[in-house]
Amino acid sequence: MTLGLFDDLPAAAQAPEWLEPGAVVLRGFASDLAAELLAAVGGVAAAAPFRHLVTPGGKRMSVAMTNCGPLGWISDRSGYRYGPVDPDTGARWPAMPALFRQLARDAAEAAGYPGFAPDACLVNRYEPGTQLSLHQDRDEGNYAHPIVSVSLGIPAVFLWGGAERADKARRVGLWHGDVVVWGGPARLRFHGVLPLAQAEHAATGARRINLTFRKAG
Ligand code: MD6
Ligand code: FE
Repeated sequence: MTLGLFDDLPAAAQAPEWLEPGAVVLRGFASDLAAELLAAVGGVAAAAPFRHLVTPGGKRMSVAMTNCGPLGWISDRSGYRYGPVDPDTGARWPAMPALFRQLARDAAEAAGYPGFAPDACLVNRYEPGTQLSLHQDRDEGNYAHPIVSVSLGIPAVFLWGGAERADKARRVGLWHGDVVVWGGPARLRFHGVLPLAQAEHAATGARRINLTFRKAG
């Protein structure tokens, strides 16, 4: 390991990396909470197991997903939407852990969006080789609210595109504990995740867990 100027500062004290106005990477913002977050993901997945959703076009998504909170994001042959019930279990999505809510609120505030109160947390599970193709997050009711995205486990290359699908996307490495927040003028940017490289992380094994918080209702 290398010793750097910032190693003895709290992770949240690292300088924010602005992707453009409205969108920022907060390096290591969730590092200190990672173990607790992952334990809570285990609890969520025990009640609402990870599954591979099918897109409206009939493709099986390579990323496995589940949700917690009052609303969950789902996809099937009839489209994308948010709903209160897990279609696989017929039960409501598990409650959003207080730790999740507080982290999302704190990260949003650090990015200039105070008072963020998410009602949906999509949990994405990636394995080496899995990817998320370029998309916009536009199934939420109100684009005035930002999105907060937490990366845990093995690293990924995030694609940060533009307002149009064909716009050139830049590549942004995301590591364990990093948090991305976007909203305002950047809220509808195209984005995605490149196929993950083979890797192992002490906290997750050969997996990446992403928590994406939204105000959907
Ligand atoms: C991921 N994230 O990082 C996928 N969407 O695994 C997303 O699709 C995403 O990170 C909206 C806002 C932040 C995100
Ligand atoms: Fe997204």
